[in-house]
Amino acid sequence: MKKSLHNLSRRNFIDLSAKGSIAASLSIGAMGTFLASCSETNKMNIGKEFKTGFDQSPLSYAYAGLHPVIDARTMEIHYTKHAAGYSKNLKAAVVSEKVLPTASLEDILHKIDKFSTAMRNNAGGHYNHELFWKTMRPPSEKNVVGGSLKSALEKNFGSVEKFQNTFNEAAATRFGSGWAWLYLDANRNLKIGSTPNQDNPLMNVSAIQGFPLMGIDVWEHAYYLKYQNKRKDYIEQWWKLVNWDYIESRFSKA
Ligand code: MN3
Repeated sequence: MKKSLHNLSRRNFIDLSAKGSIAASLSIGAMGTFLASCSETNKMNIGKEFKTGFDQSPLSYAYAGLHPVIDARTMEIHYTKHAAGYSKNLKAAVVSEKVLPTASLEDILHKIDKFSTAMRNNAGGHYNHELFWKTMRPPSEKNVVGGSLKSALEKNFGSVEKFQNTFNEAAATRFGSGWAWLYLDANRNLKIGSTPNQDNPLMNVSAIQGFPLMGIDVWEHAYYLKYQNKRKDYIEQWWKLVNWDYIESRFSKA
């Protein structure tokens, strides 16, 4: 726990939810309890169907399927080079760090402070991309949020538009490489935040903790061929791809 607290104090804590920053208002002691409860909740909340294996899952669409928002070349390089590398290096780290073959990726992420930097980067990188592919689908008029998740977003953020603006801001202002997230915290509140590199809210070293519902990759490799330095344009266009049915299933079943 000491390590997590140290980590928290060093990092920019980004929490842009309507309820504001819980962390800022808690004492260090309370924060320890908060993080411990998050970790416990993470373990309990991940249903079997959302477990992520160590291998890459096949994409449910063609590399060109996300056109014109994400071009085929970007998707192909992203899936077959970047993401494939995380899976390969994760499996190597699992062997060299003597992780039991029965261990789950989520359990590794929950205890990531016990492992090497290589494990942190590749376990995170693999988990994040597997989620990223599933939270997208070809652009369509069906790609609008509905149901219980829509109501929850409206309740939490005021409106879907306000939620999107806050999420866009988290993604646009993540300095360097990283991810922006919509996640459920320990109390099942919807939160928005971002993480550097390949960190994610499942990691016990992360400044934001909870169960990720969706994340956007804002590493330059995710958008540079088409958008170059215009990360904001990529983020705004990305909403056309969001597979809300899948995100709602994570929200309602997690
Ligand atoms: Mn990527």
